Amino acid sequence: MTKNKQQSDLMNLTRRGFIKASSAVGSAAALASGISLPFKSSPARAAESVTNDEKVVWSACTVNCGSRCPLRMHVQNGEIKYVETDNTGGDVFGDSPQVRACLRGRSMRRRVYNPDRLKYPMKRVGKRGEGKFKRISWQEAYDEVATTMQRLIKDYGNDSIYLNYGTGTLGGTVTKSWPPASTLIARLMNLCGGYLNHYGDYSTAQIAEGLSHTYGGWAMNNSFSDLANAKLNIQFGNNPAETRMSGGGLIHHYVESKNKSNVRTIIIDPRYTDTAGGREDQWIPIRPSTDAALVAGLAHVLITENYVDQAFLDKYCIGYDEKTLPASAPKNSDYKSYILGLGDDGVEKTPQWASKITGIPVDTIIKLGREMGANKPCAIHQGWGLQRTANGELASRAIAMLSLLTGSVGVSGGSTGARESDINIPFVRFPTVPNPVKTSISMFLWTDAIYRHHEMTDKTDGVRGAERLANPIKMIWNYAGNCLVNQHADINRTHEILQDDKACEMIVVIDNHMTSSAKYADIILPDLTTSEQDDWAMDGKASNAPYFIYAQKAIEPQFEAKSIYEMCSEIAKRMGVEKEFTKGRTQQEWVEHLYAETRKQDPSLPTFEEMKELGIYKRQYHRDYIAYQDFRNDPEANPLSTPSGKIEIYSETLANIAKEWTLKEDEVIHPLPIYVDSFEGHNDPLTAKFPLQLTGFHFKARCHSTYGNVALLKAAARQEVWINPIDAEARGIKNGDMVSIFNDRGEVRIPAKVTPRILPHVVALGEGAWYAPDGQKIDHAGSINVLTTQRPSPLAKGNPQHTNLVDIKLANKA
Ligand SMILES: Nc1nc2c(c(=O)[nH]1)N[C@H]1C(S)=C(S)[C@@H](COP(=O)(O)OP(=O)(O)OC[C@H]3O[C@@H](n4cnc5c(=O)[nH]c(N)nc54)[C@H](O)[C@@H]3O)O[C@H]1N2
Ligand SMILES: Nc1nc2c(c(=O)[nH]1)N[C@H]1C(S)=C(S)[C@@H](COP(=O)(O)OP(=O)(O)OC[C@H]3O[C@@H](n4cnc5c(=O)[nH]c(N)nc54)[C@H](O)[C@@H]3O)O[C@H]1N2
Ligand code: SF4
Ligand SMILES: [Mo]
Repeated sequence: MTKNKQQSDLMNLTRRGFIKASSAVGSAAALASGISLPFKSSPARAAESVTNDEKVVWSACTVNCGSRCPLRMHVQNGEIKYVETDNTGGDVFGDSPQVRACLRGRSMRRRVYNPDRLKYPMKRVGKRGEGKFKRISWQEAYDEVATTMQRLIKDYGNDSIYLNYGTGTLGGTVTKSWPPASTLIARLMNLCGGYLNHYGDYSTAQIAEGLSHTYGGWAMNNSFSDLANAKLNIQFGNNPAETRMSGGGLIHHYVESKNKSNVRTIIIDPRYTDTAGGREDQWIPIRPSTDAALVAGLAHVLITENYVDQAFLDKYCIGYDEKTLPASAPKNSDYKSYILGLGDDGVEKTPQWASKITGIPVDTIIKLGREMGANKPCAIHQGWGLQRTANGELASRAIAMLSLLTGSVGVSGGSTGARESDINIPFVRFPTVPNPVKTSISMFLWTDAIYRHHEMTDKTDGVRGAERLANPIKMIWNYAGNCLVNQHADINRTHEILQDDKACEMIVVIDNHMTSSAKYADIILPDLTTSEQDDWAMDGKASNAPYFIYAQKAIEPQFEAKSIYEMCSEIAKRMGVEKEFTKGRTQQEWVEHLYAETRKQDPSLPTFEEMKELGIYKRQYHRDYIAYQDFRNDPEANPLSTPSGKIEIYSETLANIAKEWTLKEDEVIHPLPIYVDSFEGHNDPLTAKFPLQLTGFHFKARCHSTYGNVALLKAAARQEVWINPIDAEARGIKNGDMVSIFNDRGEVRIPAKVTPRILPHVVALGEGAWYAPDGQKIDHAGSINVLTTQRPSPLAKGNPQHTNLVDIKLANKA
């Protein structure tokens, strides 16, 4: 079956692996996707006015915040004195806008010169996690890594070497830290026989898996710029004002496009977010992990009041009603029967039913259903907050139902119910080498693979590429990631597992700072920051104004830090694969080579010399992205990549997985996007002990943990736990009081933010604060992963880090 052609368009297909890092995608190919795309390149930049000994160097912020920003480093006597951002282009949306860095990027200097900076290679001398190290030479470090790795490969095989998730330099090209296959570590490892890979990511594990069964592959949605054509906009668990912050980022496109149409906007979130922030028409607070129930209640209104687009459902979808159910499906297993109470459970999904589960008043649900029915097509977007949960696969698929019932897919002003899409300029990436090891695990299950690999199979733990894990993880490469400790769930459990250095024998951490993950290293290799080397930075999210940045070396390497390219080349030498690794090129030569290859595909791009001057290159596409437009126009000619080629409301694949996999009693995999209570949800018996649902969110003060050690940023947006006045009063807590948040996994002490911006019986903590234990297992920084679980979601085996039960009390009180 031919793939939907539209998916070969130049949307952001790179992030979720649609475009392999090795494949050179020329803009010629991208432009061949049908539409001619008039664009303007950035106007020539006026030469910097530079004082005698001051120079201004274009650099970038390449962290994983979803944006990517140019930074102009003002350097004097070899030191960055201050940092500015893009000064090219105009201030008008739709006309080569400036790509302005946020406060985090503008404080890059404070990360480069941070006291936490790793200065020399080091070797652990104390217990894992104790943070005791001795300085060693680079020669010793390389030798130790290479000889231990050779021994482990010989004794256990290449599948005992694991590349941990890490997105600290996601936006780089030479320095790119994720997906694992695109990193230089993978290039090195694959030349030495391969490594145990991971699939999925902490960002989108549940939605990527869930919606792939609905739409086939990574699900696209219309770009935010299309909100200019929308009649009704509903945002589920999406907070671009914090998660897509920069001037080049999507919040700008969101606000400007909304301003054009003045589209009615409804925010559905347990918190009153910064995206709502007075610009919304309605905030509907919802109990975490119950969105699928709200959707079912809305579907009831749409079906019983005759609002559904039956012609659309008949022509494009599988399993809305009996007519389009696959032959293998039992009677009454269609979505309509589920809603009307004719399915297995016999429960009619009335607004009253939905109200009890979601905590949303019946009238609000009925009114919203009618509003959607009367305003078709609807622009329905979801962020990734509601899928980072224990039933996130079902919830993310459920949201798509609203776009399907209203026939909104593939048209302007419409939507698919997935997250907004974005455009990138095609760029040739560092070539990859195939991995001889075919086995992979969910990125979330590496802690388990250290100590119970023998139990882990395809049907119990989602092992892919093999029926079972043949070997335990014996070595971890942890490059530009803090997921070894801070960002992975249940820190106290991770601590226990990593204590045994006979189990996982070697952990190599490559970072700029002494993070909590670095404290668990056996060998620490200090990396250069972006400011100390040359690289291409890209993949900043933009709906129709993509760009890339030539990030150039602003200062000399600090202390003894070295580049990831040099480290990998040196280890390659010791493993006997140096020539294959470097192909005889230096990092600088690769930087030039990759650009030369990119320009072969698109000669309209500036020359390399011009890019040095320009720093940033922008394009303006004067059109919106409409997801699955080709499919909508001609579904036979442009089928989706689902098994049926259509949108699968009922998925036969999922029906089979549900039959074949081993699941726990409270776990559900279902062919339909139904609502089920999740473990540690509002109905879990554990609420008797821990009555508050704790949800996390991505916070403006940091990018995950990165920038989390910049004092000014900490002061600007403080780490606090959000709690409703009703819950605070019941516990004698006042705004600003120091409170203890606890469950059976751990305890966190942090000030309370008492606010009606959060639903009662729900509390929220921004993720990413630097874990600060006191030796008594109490964290004093507000690091949410002390409280989260390592139990994975049923289908994706993903991280349910927003699904937690806790209680809160005033600190220092019994
Ligand atoms: N409870 C909870 N946990 C979560 C989440 C949540 O919502 N809730 N979110 C999850 C999500 S979506 C994600 S993507 C992950 C993110 O998890 P990570 O990918 O681990 O992200 P960071 O915490 O930013 O860690 C990046 C690391 O890279 C380092 N770094 C930065 N620049 C460089 C560089 O140039 N070179 C090197 N070598 N290192 C560098 C930083 O110092 C930092 O230690 O966290 C996940 N964890
Ligand atoms: N400033 C900043 N920006 C970032 C990041 C960062 O750390 N800092 N991280 C980046 C990364 S890697 C990622 S993956 C993205 C993350 O992007 P998202 O996953 O979309 O961000 P979150 O803040 O986790 O969740 C979005 C919203 O969902 C809400 N929510 C939580 N549970 C539920 C629920 O059950 N139902 C509903 N309806 N809403 C719910 C949260 O309150 C939050 O407001 O952000 C990126 N941008
Ligand atoms: S943290 Fe994100 S938005 Fe801020 S400067 Fe860096 S890339 Fe831009
Ligand atoms: Mo993420």
